Amino acid sequence: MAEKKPHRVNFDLAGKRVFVAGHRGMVGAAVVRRLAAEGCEILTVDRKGCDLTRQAEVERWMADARPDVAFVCAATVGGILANDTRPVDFLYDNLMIEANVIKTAHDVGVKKLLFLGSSCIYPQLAAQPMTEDALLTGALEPTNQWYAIAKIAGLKLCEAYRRQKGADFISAMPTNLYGPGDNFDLAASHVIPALMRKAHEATLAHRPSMQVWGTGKPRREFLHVDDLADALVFLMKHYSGDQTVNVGTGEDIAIADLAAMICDIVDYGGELVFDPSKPDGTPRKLLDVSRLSGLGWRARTGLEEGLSSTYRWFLEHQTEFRGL
Ligand code: GFB
Repeated sequence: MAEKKPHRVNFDLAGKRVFVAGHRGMVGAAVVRRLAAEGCEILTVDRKGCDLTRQAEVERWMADARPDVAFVCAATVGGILANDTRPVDFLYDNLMIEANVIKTAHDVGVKKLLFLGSSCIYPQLAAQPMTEDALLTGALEPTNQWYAIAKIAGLKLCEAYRRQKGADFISAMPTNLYGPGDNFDLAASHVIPALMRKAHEATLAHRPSMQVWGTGKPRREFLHVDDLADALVFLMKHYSGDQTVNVGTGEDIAIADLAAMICDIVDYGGELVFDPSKPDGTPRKLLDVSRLSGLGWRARTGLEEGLSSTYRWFLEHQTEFRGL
């Protein structure tokens, strides 16, 4: 029987061995930063030490590391064009990573696991804002169906482990994310780092205009990654249930307005030229976050404030992006 009402539990992380899979990525790094306040032992491994797409390596590493708790943040991720043009990477890598980590976590006795999905699991034309119940009620957005299918499989695997094995495995579905540690490679990035970098470079080169993909009309919801990390730790400590939990701000913005906001922050005064030959993707993606707010969590970082601090982070790290 499906568990209907989210109930608040208390699961202490202090003194536990906590595996953060994907600690080099934007989300995993934020979870590691956030866990510093929890008094737990943080376990991480890089790809050389354990390639998560390879079952034998995952089994060997996890049998040795013996985590009590796992955050599954590892994934092949990217923006709309990367999703659309590299379907094998987004489907195969993500299926393998989640299958290997979730199964092995159960086999080595992990007491609690949180799997991270994405709001693109919901149908392309789902009613807005999207509740968790919208899952599998309609066709997926074609540009990211590969990633969505993999993430749906991951959340269903957690649900299956709950049902068949009684494992306390949960999942969370974040909206579009941004923040320090984001990917600023224009071929693979999401819209925020892409527009930030384009505006920055257009300013330096005194370009009269910069390109924005698509029509500028789609609407997206954006959550700062440090807010996400806080929500994930909150869910690990206080949620146990078979239904996934949306994580977002509950507010969205049109891409054209986002582009104008980024230009203000970067101080770029040129013209925005929309390129309709690039995909728009889902017309709107706004999460209903009432399940999470009912448990007692809310996002804290406003979009303008989060974009400003992310731009400062970009300025401090931009030498690392030269040559991308
Ligand atoms: O962030 P983004 O790539 O992801 O694109 P999605 C969001 C919107 O911004 C789309 C537009 O309508 C893009 O056309 N956009 C405008 C740009 N200029 C740019 C640009 O320079 N770069 C990029 N990347 N976009 C992804 C999914 O979809 O969202 C993933 O493909 C995942 O699977 C992720 O779910 C959160 O929101 O369209």
